[in-house]
Amino acid sequence: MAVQTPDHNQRTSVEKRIVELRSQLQKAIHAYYVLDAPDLPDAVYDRLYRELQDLETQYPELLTPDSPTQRVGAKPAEQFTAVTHNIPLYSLENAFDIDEYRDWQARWQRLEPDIPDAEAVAELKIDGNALALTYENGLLTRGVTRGDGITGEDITPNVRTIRTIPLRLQMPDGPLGSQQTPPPVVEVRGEAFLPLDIFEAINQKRETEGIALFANPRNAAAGTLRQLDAKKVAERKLDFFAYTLIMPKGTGDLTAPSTQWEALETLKLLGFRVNPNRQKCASATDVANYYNEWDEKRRQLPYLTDGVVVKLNSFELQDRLGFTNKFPRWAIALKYPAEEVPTLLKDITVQVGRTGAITPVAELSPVQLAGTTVARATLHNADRLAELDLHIGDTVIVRKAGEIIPEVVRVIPELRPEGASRYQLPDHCPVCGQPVVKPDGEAVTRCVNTSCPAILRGSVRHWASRDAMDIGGLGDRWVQQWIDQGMVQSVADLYDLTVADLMTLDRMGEKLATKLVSAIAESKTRPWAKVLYGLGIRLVGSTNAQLLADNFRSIDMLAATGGDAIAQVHGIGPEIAHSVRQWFQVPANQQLIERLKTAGLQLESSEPASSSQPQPLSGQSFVLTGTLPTLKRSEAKSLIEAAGGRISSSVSSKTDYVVVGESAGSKQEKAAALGISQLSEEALLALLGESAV
Ligand code: 0OW
Repeated sequence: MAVQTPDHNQRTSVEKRIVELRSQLQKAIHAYYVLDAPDLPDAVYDRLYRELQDLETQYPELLTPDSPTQRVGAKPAEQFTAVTHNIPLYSLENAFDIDEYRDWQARWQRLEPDIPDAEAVAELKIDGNALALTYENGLLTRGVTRGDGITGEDITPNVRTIRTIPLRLQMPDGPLGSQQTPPPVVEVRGEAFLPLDIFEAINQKRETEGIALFANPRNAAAGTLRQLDAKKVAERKLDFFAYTLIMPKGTGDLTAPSTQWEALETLKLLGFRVNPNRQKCASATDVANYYNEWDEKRRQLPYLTDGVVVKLNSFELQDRLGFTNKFPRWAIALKYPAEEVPTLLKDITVQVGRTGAITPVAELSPVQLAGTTVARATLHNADRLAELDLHIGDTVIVRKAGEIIPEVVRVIPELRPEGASRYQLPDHCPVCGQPVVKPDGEAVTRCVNTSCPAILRGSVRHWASRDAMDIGGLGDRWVQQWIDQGMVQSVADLYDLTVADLMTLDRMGEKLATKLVSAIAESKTRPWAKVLYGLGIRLVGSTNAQLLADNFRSIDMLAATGGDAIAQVHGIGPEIAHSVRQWFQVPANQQLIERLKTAGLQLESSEPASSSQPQPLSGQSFVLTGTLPTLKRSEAKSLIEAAGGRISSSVSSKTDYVVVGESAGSKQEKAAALGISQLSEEALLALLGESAV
C-alpha cells in the first residue's frame, strides 16, 4: 500500500467533501425549484454553497461543469450560433373546439382503423418558448431555441441559468444514481416560460424606465432568452416544464419509455420539472372533460397557458402515424376561444407618450375578461379610432386573445344611445395645448413640442434610465415634482440643479439631495453613444445609437451630416436617417446640445471606435403584415434591418417572425398554421430593445 503523502490524503478528503456538497446542494435545488418543497433552510444552503465555492477556488482542477456554482456564465456572448435540430421541433395543428378535436381523431383513425380508440395523454399547453436540451453522458452540453423548428440558436449559457433545468441527469432517488450509467445522448424538450408574477415585475421595471412593455409573458421570455449576457437571464428567473424525451442511441442504465406517459414519469425522475396537470384520456369524452375542467382552472395557474396538447400515448402508434410536412399526426393543440365580452364605453382619454405619440384609450365600465378585471383598453391610434366609429356611451366588444393587453374590437351600433356624439381626437395636445400633427402616411398623431410636460417627463425618465445616463435614484416622483415646480424644462436643466434647489422640495433631505446632485454630475462621464441614445430621437434605440456613435465620433459630425450619408451607415437606412435629420433641425434641440456641451457631457467618442455591437436580430427573417399602430411599414423595415434582421415578402418555414398589424391577411393565418411566432409592434420594439416610439 503506497504511503500516502498528507496532501494526497487531504486532497482525497477534499474531493469527497466536494462531491458530498454538490450532491446536497443539487438535492436542495431540486426540492426547492422542481418539487416546490424546500427541504433545507436558506442559511444552511448558503453556508454549504459558500463552502463549495471556497473549495473549488482552492482546487480549481476539481471544478466540474455540473457543479451548482457553475450556473451563471462569466462573460456575455458576442452572438448566438445557429444550430440545426437533429429532429425538427414541429409545431402543433390547432383545434378550436371539441368538435374539431373529434374531426382530427377521425382523421388518424382512418389511417389506423385497427386501433379504434387509442389512449391519449392530455397536457396543458404552456405559453412559453420551446427549448431543445442535449445531455451527453448525463451532462447538459447544449440548449437550443426552437427557432423555425428546423434551425434554432445555441443559447447554452442562458439555459444553464434556469434552475429547474438540471446540469446533470442524476437524482439521488431517481433512476440514475451516481453508480448508474446515463445514456450516451439524451435530448429533452420542453417549454421555458416566465411565471406571471415575474412577468408583471419585469414590466413594472420597464414602465419606470420608460421602455416598451412586453405584451405577454411569452414575448418577455423570448426577450430574456435572447439576452447576450447570461447574468441578465439569471436575474429574470425563467422556469421550464419538460415534455419530450428522445434517446437516439443507447440507453445506459435507463429504461427507454414506450409511451408519452412513461416519458413524462422518466423526465420527472431525471430531475426535470414536469407539469403535474397531465391526464390519461381513454376517449374524446375524457379529453372534453379535461378541456372543460381546465378552461376554468387555468386562470388560477401562476403561469400562462394557451390551450391543451393531446398526444397519442403509445410511441409505437406515434411512429406509425408519423408527421405531415408541418405537424405530428399524433398530437394536436386544443385551444380555447379568444375571450370577448361586451361593456360600456364610458369615455375616451388620450395619453401623450414620451415621444409625443397621442394614444387614445377607452375608459370602460369594468368587466371580467380572461380572469382579470379590465377597465381600460388601447385604441391604438387615430386611424383605428376612425375605423371603429366610436361614440361615447357605445356598447363595445373587448377582447384578450392570449395577449395581456386587451383591445376594443368592435361596436354594437344597435345599442348606441340616442344623440350619442362621434368621438373626435383633439387637434391640440391635451397636456400642453400646442397643435398636434399627423404626418401623412403615418397612423399616429403626435405632439411635437419638446417642452410639453408629457414629453418632458418621459424624456427625463428616458434620459435617466439604465441604458442611457443611468442616473441612480432619480425616480418618477422627483422627476414629476421638478417639472411641476418648473425647475426642469429640459434634460439640460438637471445639470444646473444644486443641493440648495432640491432642498426647497418637501420630503427632500440634504443627504438625498446631495446623492441626486452627485449622481447627475457622475452621468457626465457616460459615453457619447449613451448620450445619443438618451436624447430619445425617434427610431434611435440603444442598438442604433451605438451604430451611429461608432460611425460619427462627435455630435457635431452627426449634426452636420446629411440624411443620405447617415443612411449609408450599415443598418441605419433612410427612415432612421430622416428621423435623425428632423431632430437636429428643431431649434430647441440645437439649444439643448449647446447646453449639454456647456454642462460637460460626453458629446464625442473618447475611446477608439469599437467594433459595432453584435446585432440582436442577425440571421432572423421577418415578414410584415397589416398596418402597425405607430410605425410605417418602411420604418419597421429599417428598424429590423438596422438590427441585422432580414425582411421577406412571403411566409415560409424559414420565417422566424411575422409582425402583425391591423387587418392582417393570409400571412397571419399562414404563420399560425406553421406555428411561427407573431409579434405585435410593441413586441417587435421590445425585441429590438427600442424605446416606445
Ligand atoms: N407548449 C407545450 C407543449 C407540450 C410537442 C411534441 C411534438 C409536437 C409538440 O406545453 N406540452 N407538448 C408539446 O409536444 N409541445 C408543446 O409546445 C409546442 C412546442 C413548439 C410549438 C408548441 O408550442
